[in-house]
Amino acid sequence: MQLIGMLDSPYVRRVAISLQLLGLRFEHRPLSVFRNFDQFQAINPVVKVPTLVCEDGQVLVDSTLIIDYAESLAGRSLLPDQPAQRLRALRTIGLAMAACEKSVQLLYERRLRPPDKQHAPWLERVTGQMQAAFALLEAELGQGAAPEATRQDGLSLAVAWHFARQTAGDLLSADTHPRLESFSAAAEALPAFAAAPHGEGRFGPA
Ligand SMILES: N[C@@H](CCC(=O)N[C@@H](CS)C(=O)NCC(=O)O)C(=O)O
Repeated sequence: MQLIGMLDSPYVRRVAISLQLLGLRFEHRPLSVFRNFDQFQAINPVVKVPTLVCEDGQVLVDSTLIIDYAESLAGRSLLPDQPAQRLRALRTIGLAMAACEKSVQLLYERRLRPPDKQHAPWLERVTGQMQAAFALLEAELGQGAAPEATRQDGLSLAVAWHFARQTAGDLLSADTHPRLESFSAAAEALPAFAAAPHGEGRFGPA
C-alpha cells in the first residue's frame, strides 16, 4: 500500500504515524498537491492528501477514513473501547482536527493569496477558531490523565500542535500552552514520530 502526500500536512503525518503504530507496512510517496499537481492528479483526480493507494489499487482519501481502514487491516484500534474513555478520545480528536483545519486555512490564506487579496475578517475568524481549539486542548490536557501519544487522541493532538507551531507560531504562544508544548516535545521523540517528521522528506526510520 502507498501513502501519497507530504509530511508537511498534519493529516498525512497522522496517517503515517498511525500506520506504524498499527504495525502496517507502507510505501511513502511525498508528492506535493501544488508542485506535483499533474503527477498527483494521475493517481487521484481530486488531488487531496492524504491519499492511500490500497494493495488492489483502490484509492482512499481522508485521514480518518484511511485510519479506519488501516485499523480493520490490523485487527485493532488506536482508540479505547470503553464508551466514556472513547468519548473523551473522540472529543480530543475532533478538536485536534478542527485545529488542523483552521491552521491549514490560515496557511493557505496567508501563503497562497497575494497580500492585497487577503480578507482580514476571514483571517481574524479563522485565527480565533484555531486559537479556541488549542485553548480547549490545553485545558483538556490539564484534566485527568494525559492521553498516550501512541493512541489516536494523543497522536492527533501532538501532530496538530506541532503543525500549527511550525506554520502559525506567531499566533500561538508556547508559553500560554505549556501542556501542549511539553506533550508535543515528548511525542516528537518517539520512534513513530521521528520516522515521519514534519516537512518535505520521505518517511523512514530516524
Ligand atoms: N479532512 C481531510 C483534510 C485533508 C486536507 O485538507 N488536506 C490538504 C493538505 S493539509 C489538501 O489536500 N490540500 C489540497 C487541496 O485541498 O486542494 C483529512 O482528514 O484528510
